Amino acid sequence: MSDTACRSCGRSSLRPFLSLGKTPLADALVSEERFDEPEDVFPLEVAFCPDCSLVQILEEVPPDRLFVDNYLYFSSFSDHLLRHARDHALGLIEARSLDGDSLVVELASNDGYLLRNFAEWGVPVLGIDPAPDQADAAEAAGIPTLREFFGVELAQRLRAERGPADVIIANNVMAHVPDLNGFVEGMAILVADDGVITIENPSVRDLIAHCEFDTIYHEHFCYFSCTAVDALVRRHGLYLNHVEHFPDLHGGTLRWHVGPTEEVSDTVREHLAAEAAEGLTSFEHYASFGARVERVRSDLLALLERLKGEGATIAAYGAAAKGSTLVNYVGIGTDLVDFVVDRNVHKQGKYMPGTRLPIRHPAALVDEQPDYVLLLAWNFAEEILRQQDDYRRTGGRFIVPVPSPAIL
Ligand code: JHZ
Repeated sequence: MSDTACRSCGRSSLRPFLSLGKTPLADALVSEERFDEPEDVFPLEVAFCPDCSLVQILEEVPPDRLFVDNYLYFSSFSDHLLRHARDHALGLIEARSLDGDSLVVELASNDGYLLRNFAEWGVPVLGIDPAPDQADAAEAAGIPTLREFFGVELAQRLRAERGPADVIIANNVMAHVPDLNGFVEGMAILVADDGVITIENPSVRDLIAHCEFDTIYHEHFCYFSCTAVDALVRRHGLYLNHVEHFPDLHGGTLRWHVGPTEEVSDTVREHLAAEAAEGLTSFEHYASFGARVERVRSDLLALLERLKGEGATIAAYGAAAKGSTLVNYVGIGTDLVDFVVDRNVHKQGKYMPGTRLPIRHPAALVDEQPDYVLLLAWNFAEEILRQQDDYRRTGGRFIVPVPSPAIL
């Protein structure tokens, strides 16, 4: 048992079930000038709360270090994600009859990838994101953006200045806040009485089922189930009314529709029942996860070492945060993998934290024709494999690391 209090219910009975050792911050890519400087590493320990079922990490790195100083994640580099965002926006515009008098607020609006769909339809939007480069990109695309962290104080200020929000969207951000209750309370303050909050995050059920341990890193304080979200939002006078599951997004994403009025649909009852039946609400479900993760590590290392021993050359695809967890935990350095490619121009020319794998443009795969490519961004496998047709036609092979290492 740990002394740390649960980020949701506040009780101190957390039960750790996985340690990924000490790792550098996953998005803290290293510039050429800092190549020789040692970097900070932080423990990465994961625990389950038997009181409210929330899975969470024990370490708390200050958000400024995670999302302001070291943040190069831009949402717009995936076509799949852009399509998903557009469908989401158009669906809300229709379902909620949004128009020029509505207000849509997005928390962690990044480069405006989602809000621009509302703006195109003349629906007023406000983005909130403390990451400076992403906020600049959003503003350049015409999306007004507040460069702040969201919480109770900002919600009160916005409500006083702008009135209530008809729609609040929080995609891939609720896992990123250390003060989880302050974040949800802020949404409860800002949302209109007849408004809706939609929240997306990777699902802990998929994480455990498909051994997606690499999605655990310091930016992600929490790993949610419907059970944990239901308890969390009720504490703030909100209700989990509807659930959607997107199995192909980020390894399995849940979208929770939350509102100030209780209108619980069957989808919620079904998800809660399935989670209980599968055991997600008890520690035993998580107890063997560490051994499964360790197995991926040893199998992947053995595979890469064997290929290397046979004289093969190996590169990797995707300088993703999850890629950073994977290469650092497994111990994949330049002795095994020559370089990583990534479409995000802000990442090219830098190095992966810890292992110092250099990051290059994806064209390097065709230019250098490595025999194998370890797909670190496995969540975009379909999109990336399609793009890499030329590399594959000339004999290149991809390796996926999870749920168990396999050559495609
Ligand atoms: P990607 C992200 O995590 C960000 P990350 C964040 N931490 C979060 O919460 C989770 O998602 C859910 C590149 N790429 O998105 C772009 C190509 O090069 O899986 C990215 O650098 N070519 C907020 O960082 C990386 O791969 C492509 O065709 O683990 C993918 O990173 C595509 C599609 C992507 O996530």
